[in-house]
Amino acid sequence: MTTKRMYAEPYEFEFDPATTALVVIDMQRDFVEPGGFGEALGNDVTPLQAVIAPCKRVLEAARRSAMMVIHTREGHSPDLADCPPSKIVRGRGEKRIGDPGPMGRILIRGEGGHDIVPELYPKPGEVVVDKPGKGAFCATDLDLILHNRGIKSLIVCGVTTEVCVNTTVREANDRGYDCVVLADCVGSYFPEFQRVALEMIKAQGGIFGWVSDSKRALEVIGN
Ligand code: TIU
Repeated sequence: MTTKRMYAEPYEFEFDPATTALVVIDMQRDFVEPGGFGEALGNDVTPLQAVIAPCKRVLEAARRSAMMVIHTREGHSPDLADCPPSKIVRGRGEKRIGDPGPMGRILIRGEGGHDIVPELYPKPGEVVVDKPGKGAFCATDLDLILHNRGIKSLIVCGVTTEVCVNTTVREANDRGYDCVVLADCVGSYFPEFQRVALEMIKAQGGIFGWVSDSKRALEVIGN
């Protein structure tokens, strides 16, 4: 066992790379590019694009060090059978889940907008978890996949900080995983939510996780 220590808040994050996975949450065109689900909800997607470059640096370091890499995608089957009706009507935007958009049907599996941005596209051998909800553990095999590989710690990137990242980290924490969220590798449409969502994680002595950043992570991943 090799113990690494990443500078983090509220205190150092200790992990063994052999039992750690990098989890890249929902870096899908539907959230990051114009014309997708994020914009359909009334958001300006440009703040999320800043996350791509630091995520890519961490992803490449994880690949070089042979760390387990998991990508998640939020979305639904074409018949919407796995989409709660309440989720479809929520938002009251002009465009809803399943409606046609410039990148195909919004948030539907197999459509262009549902897929991961080219810069962070999964390599063969990396796990892609399709999830119908905000949390990556809800109605997916993620816990089983992590258990089968003996994973105990998660390094978390992706979007959005206060929605799918926060929900997933809370779910992971309750299942016994130690999670560190990399602040510049997670993004929100709302600067205030970005700040507060990170504060929530590390408050109270790390109530459900740690917060660090890509620079600190790169100092220890693969070195
Ligand atoms: N709307 C919003 O902030 N996020 C989502 O709907 N999904 C994810 O965070 N992936």
